[in-house]
Amino acid sequence: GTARKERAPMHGSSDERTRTGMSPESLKRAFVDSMFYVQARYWEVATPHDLYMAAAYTVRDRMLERWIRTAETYRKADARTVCYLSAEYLLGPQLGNNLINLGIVDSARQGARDLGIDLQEILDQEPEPGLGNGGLGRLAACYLDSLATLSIPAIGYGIRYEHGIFDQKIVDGWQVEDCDLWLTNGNPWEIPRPLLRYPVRFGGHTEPYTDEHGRFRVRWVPELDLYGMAYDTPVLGFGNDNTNLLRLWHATAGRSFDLQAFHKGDYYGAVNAKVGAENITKVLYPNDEPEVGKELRLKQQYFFVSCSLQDMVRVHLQHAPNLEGFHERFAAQLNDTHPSIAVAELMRLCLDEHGMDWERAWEITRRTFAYTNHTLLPEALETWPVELFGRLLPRHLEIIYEINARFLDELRMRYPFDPERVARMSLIEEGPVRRVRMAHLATVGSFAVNGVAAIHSELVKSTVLRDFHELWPEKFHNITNGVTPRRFIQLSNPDLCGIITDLAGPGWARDAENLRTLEPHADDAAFQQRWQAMKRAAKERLAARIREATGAVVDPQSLFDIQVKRIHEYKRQHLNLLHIVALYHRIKQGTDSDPTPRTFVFGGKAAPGYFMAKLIIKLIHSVAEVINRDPEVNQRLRVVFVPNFNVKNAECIYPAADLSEQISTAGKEASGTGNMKFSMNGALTIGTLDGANVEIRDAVGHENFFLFGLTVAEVERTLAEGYRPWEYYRSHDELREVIDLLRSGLFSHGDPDLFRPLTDSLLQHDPYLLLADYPAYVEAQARAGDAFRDPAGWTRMSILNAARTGFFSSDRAIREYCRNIWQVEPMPVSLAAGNGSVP
Ligand code: CJB
Repeated sequence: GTARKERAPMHGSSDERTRTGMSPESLKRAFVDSMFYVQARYWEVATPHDLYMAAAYTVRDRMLERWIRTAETYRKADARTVCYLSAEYLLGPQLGNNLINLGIVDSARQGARDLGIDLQEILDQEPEPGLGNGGLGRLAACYLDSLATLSIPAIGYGIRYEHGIFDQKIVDGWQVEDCDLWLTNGNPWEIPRPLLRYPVRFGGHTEPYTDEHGRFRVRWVPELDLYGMAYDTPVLGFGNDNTNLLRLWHATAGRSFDLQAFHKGDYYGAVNAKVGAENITKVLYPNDEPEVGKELRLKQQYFFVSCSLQDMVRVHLQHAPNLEGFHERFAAQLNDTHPSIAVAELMRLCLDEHGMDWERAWEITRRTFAYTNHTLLPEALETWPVELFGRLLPRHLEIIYEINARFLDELRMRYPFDPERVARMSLIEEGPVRRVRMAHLATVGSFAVNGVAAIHSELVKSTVLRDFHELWPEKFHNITNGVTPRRFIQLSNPDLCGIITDLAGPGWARDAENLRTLEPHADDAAFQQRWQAMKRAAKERLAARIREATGAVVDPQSLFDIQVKRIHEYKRQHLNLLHIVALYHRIKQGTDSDPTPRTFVFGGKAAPGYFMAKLIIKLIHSVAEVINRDPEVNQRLRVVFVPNFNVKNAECIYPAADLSEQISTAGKEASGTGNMKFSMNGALTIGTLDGANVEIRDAVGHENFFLFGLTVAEVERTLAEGYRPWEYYRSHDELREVIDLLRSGLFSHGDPDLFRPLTDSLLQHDPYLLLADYPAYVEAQARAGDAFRDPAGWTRMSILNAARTGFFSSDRAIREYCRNIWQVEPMPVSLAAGNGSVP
């Protein structure tokens, strides 16, 4: 109360600033202090992990004033806030990024050096928070960085998985999954908030009753209750003082464990239920899995959404007497359909917990949410069996039925003679197993829907959400994805950062359009030399990493041709392999016409249950084994697989690429974001007209991009006309020889059956049209190989790629979300202006 406010000690005073100073001297003193007071270690026995922890706490202390001041500023201004709801945040290591965003990299390096420590060794200690599968989770992390950098009041809400994405080990060329243990040695970046907990309920039944005003109401009598507890991580902006909040929820057992068992006096049953409750945030689900036993996944989704909405309601009620105006305080972005149960949960909170009537609740709900679609793949569009839904969330199923009943009534009025359309648009898919269509729920319950690249957004409108687009054309947007230049240039590629800073000044990383200052130097010989040295150094670093991880030796002079991303048939790592085997075959036959030495680098995880993807990993290793040990070939070709592709490895890989493989079947990759990271680091792309490749090619210039392959329209036509891959096999000699080699046992120690599932799939169905695209791909690869033999020409193209990809900064993407979707304004925080009270 007031007494506390009056007695509040001054904060942000010179004392405080001395304690958390940024000079090498201050950092050093704080580091030594943390070693003593936090790690409780003396110098001689400190492990590398102790050094990392002490460094992390030193840096964290320097983030807190900004963080607290930011919370205070937003709260006092009663600022409209973005809530990003995402089941995944693939953050990657925090220490290096936080040093950059605080602007103290040099200070820290100096301080460490004074103590006889190499900063890099400390950075290498950090286990990465891999709380995401791939592109979607990494996008969420880039967006948090940009939101803070653009001074946008924002909270990231998600799940604190105890085990993130699995560790990939390779045993005899096969992927083996190992448990991720990122939390075992402690996480210095998070602040547990044991008192910030919300109850979350599951199961049971609902019952009608009449409230004190004589109104009909529904009460949910759940079977199980548990709590979600907040763990907060600060997210620094770059070049400003704003520091936003990432709030991840951890599940703990509720007050009475299992209500039923407890009431029945079944103590041990209740204890078991407690264990079950805590399982909810145990582990991240790898995606691309067949849908079985996913009950826990729906529980995870509801769990984090419910905690997040209850948290938003709490904040809202600090400023307002009721939920009126909730949608003016918050814009909540649904990162894919994973959090789309939020639509039903906010309805429930408004109706059941806050006594609002249906119309008002619906108005508030659909003005709160916006939905981003990230995929058109039918198998990735989430639906939940009605039976499962009703068992876990009986009240929500009722609400969804009611939303649907009202929606279908509207549709029937609008399309009285089109019952098929009405059935197509229903939130419920009819069939032997009735299912809830989460994308429809998200679309109906949101004020905006967007795709993640221009071509993808058009396809959303013309395919999966076509009927909805016809009904509400103004609801649909495109916001092409972006990536943060802080992590993917400044942190990953210090030499490139130096080059840009010399030309554009230190502010470039806040405005990536400044990369254009590189453009006039594209033909300058001295500049080209510096550029080549930068690339060369990055390739040497990657070569060293590869040697360490796999034992393989690669030549940094060769063309580094890299494909890193999740392993999936639609991404066509096996098309890349067909080309590699063709090159091998040509060398063995003496018909080779592409003498450019190449190193092919692969990396990526396969979903544990995705057999074909795992077989592709085995095939990469098998081809690598044969090629790398054949002296007739291995001076010209090398193939390596970097195990455990994650953010940390990625930072070392993107800067080292000459050629970036973006070769998905047109229409399948919603956007891609690796494509952007490669380009920004001066790689040329070999790619199809898919996802953001289309816009990258337009941005960098068609002459600086190796295009090949069928367009979306051609893919559709080819399939519609009855695609027969066998005919390509028959009529294309080299293609036939390549596939026959795969079936010969050459790459499988004489076992002709090992890769049969892959070759059979290609010859019989080839749903991703590898054979149709093969000739064009091989031809584009030949162009790339030729171009690489002209260093000046290649370097020019490389420079132009980096210079022209500023558009793909996540800052641009977030500006578009702010303006076109969220209607939110920046709220800069100033440390100097803080009034000094401790909250
Ligand atoms: N994406 O990573 C995922 N997981 C999904 O479940 C669905 C889509 C990816 O999202 C990225 C960010 O928008 C896209 O760049 C990528 O094309 C898409 O596959």
